[in-house]
Amino acid sequence: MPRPLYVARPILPERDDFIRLVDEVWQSRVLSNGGPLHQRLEEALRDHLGVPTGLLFNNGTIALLCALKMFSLPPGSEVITTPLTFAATAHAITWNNLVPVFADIDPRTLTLCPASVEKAVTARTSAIVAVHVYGTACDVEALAAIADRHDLRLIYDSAHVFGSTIDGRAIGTFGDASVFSFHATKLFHTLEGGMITTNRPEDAESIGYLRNFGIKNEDEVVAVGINGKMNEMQAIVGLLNLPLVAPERDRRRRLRAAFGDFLTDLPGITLQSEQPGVTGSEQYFPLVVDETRFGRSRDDICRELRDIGIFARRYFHPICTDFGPYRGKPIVSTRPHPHAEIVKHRVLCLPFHGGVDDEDVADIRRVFTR
Ligand code: T4K
Repeated sequence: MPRPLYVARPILPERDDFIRLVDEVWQSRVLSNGGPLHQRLEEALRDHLGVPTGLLFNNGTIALLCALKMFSLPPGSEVITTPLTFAATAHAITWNNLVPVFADIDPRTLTLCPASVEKAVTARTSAIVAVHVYGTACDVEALAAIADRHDLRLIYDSAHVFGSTIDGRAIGTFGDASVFSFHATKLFHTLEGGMITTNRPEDAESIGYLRNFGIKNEDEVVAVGINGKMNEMQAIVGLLNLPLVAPERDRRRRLRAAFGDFLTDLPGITLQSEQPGVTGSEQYFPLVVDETRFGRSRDDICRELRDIGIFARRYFHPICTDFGPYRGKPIVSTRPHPHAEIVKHRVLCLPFHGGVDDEDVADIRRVFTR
């Protein structure tokens, strides 16, 4: 593929198909507020994701804000989350006047470590926000047990797990709510967009109020809602992209195998291991570089790739506890030194999308095996 080669490349529908649906919008002049294309996409996604409740949002961050708002958590109460995530996860907690408390990650999966979560629980804890980071599923059973034991709400940031299942069950049905991102960099996207899913049909009404200013009808406003509405242009892209997801995922599966061919046995390189019973989303391809065993650091590799026009990304470095607003906050861990502090210097996401061709793979292979 022509360089530069980026970590992500959005799928795009045929331009003519897009224009055809844009013409429908020009005819109707319905541009937003739950138009017909929005309704069609919402239904199609509920079906595709296998969720009883699924409401579209204008982006994943607003969806996260609203998912937290749903539960009227006590202001100032603590919400346990992972430091190894995109800024939006922690910021959504803070924007709700809640206090993020960071717990360590499991070295094997890089998702929240349940034992560290348990250790972080205090009398002030009201919820857990766990992230299925890179597409790896959290330990949903252990987290549910902790949430039950301490009467906490459990919300999943599912931005990276579009279409995943755990033992045949849709990933968006775990916990009290799940939040997807449909940003341009995601496997399935609507330019910008997101969705809250839950396993309870009765949640649709309250999520709908949060998304649309709390408006019930022309005479009544019943909640402090926000403007989280997706517009018809986003919905067009979503409707046309949905059938493109399966072939794109297949291309990424083949790419994962091609990367695995030369990375699996390299000393000092660790890949995400397959999770029995979990169908992967194929969102990211992270690897962990142990400099002492590999001989070069993650940053060396990143630089060498950049020198040939390949822009791998150090997601998620810096981690949340390095950001100004959270600097100095501890990472609660059952280990002497939090694993998140170690892995942030070692993790690298390779370009992972259908545009990465054999020549790119060969170039990446040369950088790793020279
Ligand atoms: N929770 C988690 C765990 C998340 O990862 C995210 C978002 C959220 C919540 C919040 O969801 P949203 O509110 O975003 O729906 C990107 C994305 O902006 C962000 O959505 C994503 N996570 C995060 C992991 O990655 P950047 O700053 O890395 O994006 P950027 O612009 O550097 O894009 C990466 C590469 O993708 C570019 O080098 C080129 C390519 N690209 C990007 C865009 C935007 C394209 O080819 N076309 C494009 O339009 O944050």
